[in-house]
Amino acid sequence: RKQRGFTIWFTGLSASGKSTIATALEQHLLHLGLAAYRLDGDNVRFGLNKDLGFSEKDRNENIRRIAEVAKLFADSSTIAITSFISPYRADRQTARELHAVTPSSDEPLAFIEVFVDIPVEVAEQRDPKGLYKKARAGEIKEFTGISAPYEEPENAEIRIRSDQKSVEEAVQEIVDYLNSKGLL
Ligand code: GGZ
Repeated sequence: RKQRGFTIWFTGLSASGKSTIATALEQHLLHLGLAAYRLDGDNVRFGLNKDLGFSEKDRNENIRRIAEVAKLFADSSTIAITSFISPYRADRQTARELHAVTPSSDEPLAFIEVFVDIPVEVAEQRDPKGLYKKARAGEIKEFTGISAPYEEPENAEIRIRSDQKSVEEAVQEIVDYLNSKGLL
C-alpha cells in the first residue's frame, strides 16, 4: 500500500516546547524510514511569510498559507509537521477543513492537532529568548499569552502537558496515537 501523507499540527504558546517535540518527532519518523518534513517559523516566517507580522490579520494569513503548504506536503505522501502558535481556534479549524478535500483523492488527509499545553506562568518563567520580558515591558506588542489571545483547543486529538513529560514521552505518546489510527 502506498504511504499516505498527513499533517501533524502543533499548537501552543511561545516557549511551550512545541518545536522541541516537533523536531524530535520528525527525527523519530525519519529513523523509521518515513518521509517527514517540519514547517516552523525558521523556514516559513523568514521566507514564504516574511511579509507577515503578528497582528490578528497577519496571523490568520500566516496560518492559512502554512495550512495550504502542509496539505501539499501531505498530498505528496509526506508527513507534514507544523509548529506554530496558531492561537485562533477558527484558523486551526480552517486548516483542518482544508485537509478534508484534496484534488488527488476522494479520501480526506488526516489532520492531527497536538496541543502543547503549558501554563503561561511556566512559559514566562522559561522565557528562553527573553520575549515575555520584552512583552511585559511593552517592547513587543500583541504578544501571545500576555497582550494577545491564545484560544485553547477544545478537541485536539492529543494534549501534552510539556512541563510534566519528557520530550521522549511526548514523542512516544504521539507515535502511539498514530499507530492506533493505522497511520504509520
Ligand atoms: C507571539 C511572537 C511575537 C508575538 C515574535 N506573539 O518563541 P518563538 O518567538 O520562537 O515563537 C514565537 C514566534 C511565533 O510565530 P508563529 O508564526 O508561530 O505565530 S502565529 O502562529 O501566531 O502566527 C516568538 C516570535 O515568533 N514572536 N513576536 N507578538 N510570538
